[in-house]
Amino acid sequence: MAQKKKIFTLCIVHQEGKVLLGMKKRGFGKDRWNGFGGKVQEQESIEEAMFRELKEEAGITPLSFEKRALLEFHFQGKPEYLEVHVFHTSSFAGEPAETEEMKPQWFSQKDIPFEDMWPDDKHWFPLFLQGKKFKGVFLFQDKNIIRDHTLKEVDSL
Ligand code: 6U4
Repeated sequence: MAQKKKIFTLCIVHQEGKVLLGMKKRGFGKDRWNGFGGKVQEQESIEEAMFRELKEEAGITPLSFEKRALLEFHFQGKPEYLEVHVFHTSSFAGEPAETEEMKPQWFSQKDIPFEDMWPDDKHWFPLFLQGKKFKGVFLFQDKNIIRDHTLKEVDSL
């Protein structure tokens, strides 16, 4: 089966031992805490999409950022997979505010609500919070169950 990918961004704000997550109010990942991001549109770069989504979903603009990970999410029996570019930012302009799509909240990095997040997050957040760069591939049976995964640190992305 030919594999077709959809490209997404995901930006996690990490500052002074705290992480800003959003409760997704609609669409893919509804009712889960997640970083901010979405589909990269045809006419924009991945970084442009990252800025746009952070503004749309949380009302903030990063002042600096770093790409930390490239993750693939495959779903059994589905020809399409997600390629998610994961960014870290520790400084931003604006005040996080609830939007139509997301309700933002700060969490201590020792208290991340993994039970109410995508199940892959507990695997890669520790690497992310340690400042590592990494690549991962996750195969989902359904949105709650991971059948298989690989995760490896890389020097650059
Ligand atoms: P619409 O609803 O058309 O505006 P769009 O905002 O473009 O969609 P959205 O919000 O559905 O896209 O994007 C999904 C977000 O969820 C992206 O930031 C990527 C992220 N994501 C998808 N699968 C994930 C997973 N398994 N683990 C994770 N984040 C995931 O941590």
